Amino acid sequence: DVNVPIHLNVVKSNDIEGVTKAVTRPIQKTAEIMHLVNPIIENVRANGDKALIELTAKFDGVQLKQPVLEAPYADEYFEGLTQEMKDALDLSIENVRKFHAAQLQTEPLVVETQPGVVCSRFPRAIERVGLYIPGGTAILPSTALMLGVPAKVAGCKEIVFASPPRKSDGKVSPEVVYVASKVGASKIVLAGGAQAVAAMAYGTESVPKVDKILGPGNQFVTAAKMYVQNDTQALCSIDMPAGPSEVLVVADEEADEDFVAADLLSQAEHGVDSQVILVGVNISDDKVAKIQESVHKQALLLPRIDIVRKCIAHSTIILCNSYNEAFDMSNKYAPEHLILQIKDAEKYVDLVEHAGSIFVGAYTPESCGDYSSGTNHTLPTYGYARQYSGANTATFQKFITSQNITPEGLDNIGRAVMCVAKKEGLDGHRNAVKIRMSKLGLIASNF
Ligand code: HSO
Ligand code: ZN
Repeated sequence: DVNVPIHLNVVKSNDIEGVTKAVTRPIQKTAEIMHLVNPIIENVRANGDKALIELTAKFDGVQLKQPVLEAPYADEYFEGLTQEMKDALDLSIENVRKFHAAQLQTEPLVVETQPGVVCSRFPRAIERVGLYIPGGTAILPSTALMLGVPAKVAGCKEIVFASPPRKSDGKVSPEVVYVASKVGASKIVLAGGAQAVAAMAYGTESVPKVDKILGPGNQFVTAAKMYVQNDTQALCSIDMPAGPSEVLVVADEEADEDFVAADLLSQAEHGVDSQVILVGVNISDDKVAKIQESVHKQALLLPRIDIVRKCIAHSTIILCNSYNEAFDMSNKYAPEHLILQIKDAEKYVDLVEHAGSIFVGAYTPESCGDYSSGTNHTLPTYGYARQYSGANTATFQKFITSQNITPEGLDNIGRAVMCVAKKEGLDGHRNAVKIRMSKLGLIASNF
């Protein structure tokens, strides 16, 4: 109904109950979902491709002959891809590549901690990665590029995509296939949900087993990722726990109400459970009214109005009295995306302790980071910005340390090693040093 206002709730920052409600994330029912996910994982482990085909028929309504597409992808899979779309994806891929290539550590880190004791650290790409590209209410070729590009930059040898096939023709979107071919993904698994995760974690006849699985997904995908991460039989890591996407916008009286409203809505349209918070710094009642009006007006024009309406219904404007109070609030919430539409916005970045990614100033909408500027859009949600970084080049690498010790170095640290080893009751450890030092004549053989 066009007449029912699409407005956020409004609370003052001293309304503890109101603020708590606004910043409390929805409870994740991972344990309950595990009961549904376990048999799916077991089925895929036991029956491989056959299970994948069966589960894709059941959950996605697509009857496949082969659950995997292999590179080079045939022309028919690119059908419908326009030149304009290719150009847009190319521009985005190139910016993401530039930013992630700059993160590559090329020289090993070498430190001589004491004379003759040289310690170093260098990266190696994670060999095989599985990238989950959600289907669902929106297809997200952007997620394919946000994960595929850094994987390629890091030098992963095998990149596998997984994405549920479309009901209409049993294919994945040509945009996803285009990105797959651009980043050198060897295979696209035509499956979604827990079954896709299980196939990549354990491998099937046609799906290669991978070492790490990344990418956002629904609760089934998240639960399956958590499961395989904890199963030593899978020997597979994951990027991070995922919750619904979220934004916190800090705005002051100077902010353009239409920009603020547009940013809130761009988050709201992701899903009914998206988290949308506006923190106003000394904003007048008039400004609040203008923002609400703009939200309503712009929302009515969005194709995903039904999702937006439900999301905005549980979204809140928190009214603060100072910038410090606003940033305290934001740091407590630790938003996935933090948008600053305030005077001298860049001056305030130093106050940010916890956020996945920051969008600074009036002309920096989150949308640019979602697609094309160069930063990654795979970011920590649910408050995990306190301890996780968003996807980056190092996400696709692990680091090996190395050391090289000379007789002089052994002379410098050997006694300390022997002393602590003795305390730990580990004489074998002590001996490995002692035997060398005594042959070198650095200690008496009865030391
Ligand atoms: N904002 C989403 C990413 C996305 N937006 C993909 C549009 N497409 C989560 O960071
Ligand atoms: Zn987005």
